[in-house]
Amino acid sequence: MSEAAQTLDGWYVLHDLRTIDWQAWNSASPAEQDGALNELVNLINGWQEVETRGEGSLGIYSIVGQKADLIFMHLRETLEELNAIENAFNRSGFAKFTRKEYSYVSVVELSNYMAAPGVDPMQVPEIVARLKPILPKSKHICFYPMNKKRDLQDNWYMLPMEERKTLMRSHGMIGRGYAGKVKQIISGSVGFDDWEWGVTLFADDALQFKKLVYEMRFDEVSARYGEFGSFYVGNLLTGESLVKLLLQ
Ligand code: 76R
Repeated sequence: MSEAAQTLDGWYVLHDLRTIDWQAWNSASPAEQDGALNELVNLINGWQEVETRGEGSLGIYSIVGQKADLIFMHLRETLEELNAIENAFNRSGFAKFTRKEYSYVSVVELSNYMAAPGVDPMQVPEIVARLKPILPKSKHICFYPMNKKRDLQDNWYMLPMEERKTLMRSHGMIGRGYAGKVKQIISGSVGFDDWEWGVTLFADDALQFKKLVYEMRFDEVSARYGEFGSFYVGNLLTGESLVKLLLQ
């Protein structure tokens, strides 16, 4: 058996994707809309307070294209808290104007492929901060789930540790070329969801997503072993701009 990678695991993550039921929304009375928006804004304000206390984080983006309309990305210490968040949303007066489109459950993950030998990673403040990240309020998000292949010829999980380390080094070097342009959060979902990882990228220039993902396609880790789910790309929302989007 090949040596399993050791992971450091941080906050749990829920990507909650919703579609707006425009027909229901447009036929609601102004009073109904007002009530729903109040509840929505209260929920968002509550989630933002949790972020201010450093006990979780929130990203809200408007999805471009027809796969969904909104993505709420929540990070919390426990799965119970994530569950409470989705239940509170589902109970709210706003939820009846939305449909559940897709969700993804994972946990922020760092693996030990690039770890410095002899260093306790939990004593390195940058590493600890990366496990419980406050999401950047970048203008754009790109989210997709992925696997590493388990085919007879191309089985990531049967490669020796040393080989995987070499491959991951090359992957990491490409990533570093995008420092300051793209921030990535890798969250592990083996045992939690239908793919093995969630990849969430943030950037102010959306074109950098395309450039980074494309460059990685030529790198062996992605070229040979990567399998990808649906891609969701979106534009930053605040509570205020979300209300505007609904009322315009
Ligand atoms: O944690 C680290 O930053 C160290 C290096 C590193 C690891 C271990 C790293 C760097 N990644 C790691 C692990 Mn990554 N990453 C992806 C994708 O679209 C594709 O082809 C792949 C999707 C992107 C865009 C990306 C970006 N990475 C992983 C893992 C877990 C692998 C495992 O355990 O087998 C996956 C699935 C994955 C996928 N990666 C970086 C980036 C970027 C931008 C970096 C540089 C980060 C930096 O140094 O600041």
